[in-house]
Amino acid sequence: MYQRIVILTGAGISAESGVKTFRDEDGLWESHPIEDVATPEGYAANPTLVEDFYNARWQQLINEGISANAAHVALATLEQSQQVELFLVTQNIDNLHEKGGSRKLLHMHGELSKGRCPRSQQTFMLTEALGPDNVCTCCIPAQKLRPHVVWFGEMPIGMDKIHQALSQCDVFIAIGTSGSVYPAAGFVDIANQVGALTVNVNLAPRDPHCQFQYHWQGKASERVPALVNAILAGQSIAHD
Ligand code: BV8
Repeated sequence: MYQRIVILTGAGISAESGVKTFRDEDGLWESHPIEDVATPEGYAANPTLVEDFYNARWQQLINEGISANAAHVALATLEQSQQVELFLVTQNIDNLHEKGGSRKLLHMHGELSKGRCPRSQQTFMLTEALGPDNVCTCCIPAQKLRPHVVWFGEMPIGMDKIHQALSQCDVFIAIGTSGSVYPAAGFVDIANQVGALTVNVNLAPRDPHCQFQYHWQGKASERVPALVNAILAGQSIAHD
């Protein structure tokens, strides 16, 4: 029934795993204005504050045994079925898609588990917290690693690959994202323009300004397995 599917995920797919979202109540931005912790200017002004913000999120990921939920696992099942050509892109910087079994995945906003050399742009798996002593091995003198995270005002990763996948897809599905941040929030417009079926999976009811053709309301851990089962069974998902 469907051949080429692009799926975009946001913080909502990780919420039931215990990872805070950004804009729900008690979300990540609650105690930190975006501009202070998720912009190059904020990092330049107060690197320690920004390092603490990302170190805390990284520590939560590796210490609190945060695990993938049924939504992550369902997407990995869809990938492994090889019944469809799946392009999975996430705005999330956690590693829960990988923990759920996904192997082909694009982190368009970077990854918490990595640091990046500000000079060479080479990335390094983090084995200790970001800080003055956590430096690259690619430069002399060694450079302090920055979070491998795309901040506001920075170009997301893999945009050419994402645009190519969107321009050829017959289905675009967004899961657990508020559609507040561009360019990710504009992907649905591209999908609609190329005639793809567009479905939004979200805990919140349909937003009247929403550009998606269909809205599957509910928890990702319940709706995503149902969606994947329907796709694998060759059933239509063109309904609310
Ligand atoms: C760029 C990494 C250009 C950091 C992030 C005015 C108009 C248009 C655009 C702009 C503008 N002013 C500025 C811009 C550009 C800006 C932008 O969009 N700003 C917004 C605020 C207006 N964008 C950028 O700067 C981007 N770069 O434009 O570059 C450029 C061009 C050339 C050369 C150089 C540069 C870069 C943006 C990336 C920022 N980094 N993350 C970090 O993680 O700390 S953004 C961050 O917030 C996330 O990564 C994510 O992308 C974004 C949105 O978060 P969501 O994932 O959607 O999460 P949210 O909490 O918002 O929503 C959760 C949803 O889940 C809710 O809907 C909820 O109902 C639902 N939910 C909750 N629980 C569940 C659930 N659903 C299902 N089940 C559940 N259980």
